[in-house]
Amino acid sequence: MFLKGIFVALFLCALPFSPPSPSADSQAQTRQPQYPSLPSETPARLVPSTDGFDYVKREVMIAMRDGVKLHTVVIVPKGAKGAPMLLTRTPYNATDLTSHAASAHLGPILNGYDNATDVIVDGGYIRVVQDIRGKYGSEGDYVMNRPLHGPQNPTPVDHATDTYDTIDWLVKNVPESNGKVGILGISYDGFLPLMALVNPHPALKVSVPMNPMVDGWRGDDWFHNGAFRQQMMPYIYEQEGTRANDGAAKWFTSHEDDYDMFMQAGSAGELGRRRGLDQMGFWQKLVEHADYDAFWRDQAVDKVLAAEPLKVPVMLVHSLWDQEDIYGAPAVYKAIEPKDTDNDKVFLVLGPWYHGQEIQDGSTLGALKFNSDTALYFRREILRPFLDHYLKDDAPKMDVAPVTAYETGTNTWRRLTAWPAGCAGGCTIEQTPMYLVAGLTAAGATPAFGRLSRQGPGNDEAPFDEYVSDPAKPVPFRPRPIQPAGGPYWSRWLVDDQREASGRPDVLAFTTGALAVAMKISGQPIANLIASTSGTDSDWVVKLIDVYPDEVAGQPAMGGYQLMVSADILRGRYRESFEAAKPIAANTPLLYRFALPTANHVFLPGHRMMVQIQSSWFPLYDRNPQTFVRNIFFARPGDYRKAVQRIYHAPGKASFIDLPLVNGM
Ligand code: PG9
Repeated sequence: MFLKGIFVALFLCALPFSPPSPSADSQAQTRQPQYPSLPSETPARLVPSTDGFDYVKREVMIAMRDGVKLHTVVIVPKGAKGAPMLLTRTPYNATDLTSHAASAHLGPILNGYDNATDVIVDGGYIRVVQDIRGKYGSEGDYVMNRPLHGPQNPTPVDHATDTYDTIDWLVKNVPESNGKVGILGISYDGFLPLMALVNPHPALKVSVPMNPMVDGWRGDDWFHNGAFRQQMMPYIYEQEGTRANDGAAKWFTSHEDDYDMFMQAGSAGELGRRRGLDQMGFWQKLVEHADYDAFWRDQAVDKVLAAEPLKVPVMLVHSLWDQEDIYGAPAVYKAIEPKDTDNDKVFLVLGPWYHGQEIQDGSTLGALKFNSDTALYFRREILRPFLDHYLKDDAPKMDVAPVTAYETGTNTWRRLTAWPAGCAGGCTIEQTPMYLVAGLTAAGATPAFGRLSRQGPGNDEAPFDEYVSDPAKPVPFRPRPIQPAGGPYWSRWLVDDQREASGRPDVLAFTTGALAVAMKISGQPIANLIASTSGTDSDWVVKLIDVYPDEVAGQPAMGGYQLMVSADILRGRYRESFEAAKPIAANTPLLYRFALPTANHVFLPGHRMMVQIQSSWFPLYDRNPQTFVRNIFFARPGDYRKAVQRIYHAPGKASFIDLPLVNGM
């Protein structure tokens, strides 16, 4: 029958075929001619072949305690027996993360997210990746960084309970496993291993939060000390627009330069309104909670974990140039380390990386060269033995230090017993003020830079430096045109050369002379500005910078390079309290004191130390109108006004940076 059909069809195709012409006097009833059909060649139900695969992939829907089912991909190496399981929970599509290649081999399918195949695949781990509640293949409702059950989440389910229920199912339904589970992940996926530490399942033997989002208001993804990171707006739009980020919610482009896009809109709230962000629940919460109120405080993971018993060993992995979550890991370490009385449960790794670079190539970062693949070293010499020790039945002894800190400047890994520590023993850390002092010049000339000195200001020097901060021309946080967050250069902006900024009239710079001896800092520098503004609100950006010698043999591009070692912003309305915004008394010298991110850096001999100060960091951060308005998200064009900013350096009004200086190296 089948073949005959073919001949009939071919025969009809061969005739000089002309369609019947309609007769003049009758409405030709054009009937659709009945041609024979060919059977479809697509199988009714495709059964993929997995011949020759070195793994078995199972996709299961695991029921949580409230009945919601979470899509979970379980990948078991062929022949695995008594293998440990490594779990990652993610809002970023478990299917994608486990199919980076259509391969018969486990390494290539994981080698995008899990570049740590030298750990996971070589280690013979069972790999489990799960869509979190409300995203992609999982059921349920999505809430950004879903808070734990409590004042911000009255439901009985959260990421702690979902992780518990998932692990409970895994240890009962994956016969190839040894019943031990580790959880790890980066960023949002790093926030989730922290959630797992609350009422942990007994089978959870280790947690590795890498670059975790911990406090979205103090210093991670959404705000830094109250200044809003408006370049995260596209992320919110697309992350919350649809369950499967299937492109239906696409943040369209309108400008090559984000600087122009955000300037044209005026305020972040106005841009959100124009782009339909008001539809997203998390955006509504953001704009409603511009202060550090209970909404944020209740969710601060470091504070949550400080109140929890320490039951599961944790390795916190931090990037010293983390452009997204530079606050999280050190904050959690500070919160839970005191519970680790035997110093064998809380581990910290500080790498010379951007956000998540620990699973990429760690040989360079922007213009910086580390003369070895620091990320590969971390995966092979630190992560692998750490995971094996807690998850494998016959694991070799682990020789991982409580703290492994990369010393930037000298490009050296240091094994330490705690953090902060300047060395393994025999040295101390002393908070050392470096004063901002008036520049030295010939009579009448204006100094290019002020001085940074251990010596405080004298009576016979200029009592302050000043600049005009103009919201119509905010300081770009990097060279323009500026790409959106997540764009090609996003990962390295923290190591951009800052010399362009140092030459701007609305940026103050203070610098030491060339150092005769090395100066090492280990910990958080603290900015202590005595400053005034002619406005009634203001942002203060402080940048601690390593200035390279005028010429660097072998690396000419590094000649005079101004490398940010630690930098952050404070929205001045929170000068007295993060919880309540207050107008600033105009033209009044006031103290602004705030911590800068963790550093572990050696300023080498011949280098100079510099501090830059400015009042905008745009468009990454929204502009401060510099006149006090209740909610900056909704500032009106007329609210944005120039202001005269003064940084004081006079006896009794001495501005300084308190450095965690290591003595006795
Ligand atoms: N830093 C990103 C993020 C974390 C948590 C909330 C929102 C965004 C990330 O890389 O996942």
